[in-house]
Amino acid sequence: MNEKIFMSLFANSRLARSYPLQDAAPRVRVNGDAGMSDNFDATNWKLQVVRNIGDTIYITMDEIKALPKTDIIFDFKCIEGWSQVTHWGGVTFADFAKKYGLSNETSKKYAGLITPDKGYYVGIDMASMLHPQTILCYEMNGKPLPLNNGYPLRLIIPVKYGIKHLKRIGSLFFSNERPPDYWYEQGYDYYSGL
Ligand SMILES: Nc1nc2c(c(=O)[nH]1)N[C@H]1C(S)=C(S)[C@@H](COP(=O)(O)O)O[C@H]1N2
Ligand SMILES: [Mo]
Repeated sequence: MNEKIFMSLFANSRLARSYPLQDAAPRVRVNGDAGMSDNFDATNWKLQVVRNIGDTIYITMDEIKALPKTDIIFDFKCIEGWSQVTHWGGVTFADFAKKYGLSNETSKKYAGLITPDKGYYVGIDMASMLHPQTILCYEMNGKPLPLNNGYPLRLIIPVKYGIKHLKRIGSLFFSNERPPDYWYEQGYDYYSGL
């Protein structure tokens, strides 16, 4: 039922409210460190995009930063009951997908994102993934992401609760079936939309 309602109501034109720069919190909360193991090697990090089984492309941070940058200031909401207006920057997933020719991939129903150590993972319906405010994010308050907030790259997806904003993306894949989702497995709503 929830899925049906969500799919029928969701449209890319519905934007999350954005805020003026001065409303952005200078000190951003850190919440959740699943999948953020200490032995992470940030220097050799590359984003893995699994286009198909046996067909993975590896994308460097410099290549990601060369894409058009989008900033978003919005009210970040955690399912635990707090929220905070915060400022993020990166490339929209829609721009990224266009640049890397991922049209077959984005015609699938879901994207899956996983941390490098596979300790945290989320599944996102493609409409939300392609939403104009959804970004592969590498900046917070105009500076590189702090390690605890997801350096080098995280998901920012203002149409969803915090649980879906995976920090430290290792790999990305596409599927017509729901990808595994860390908090769904703990009984939370799969979509966690706002
Ligand atoms: N890798 C990873 N990403 C994660 C989490 C986590 O435990 N591990 N927690 C999520 C939750 S519940 C929230 S509210 C946000 C918090 O983001 P922040 O730490 O940058 O404030 O990260 C999300 N992304
Ligand atoms: Mo959260």
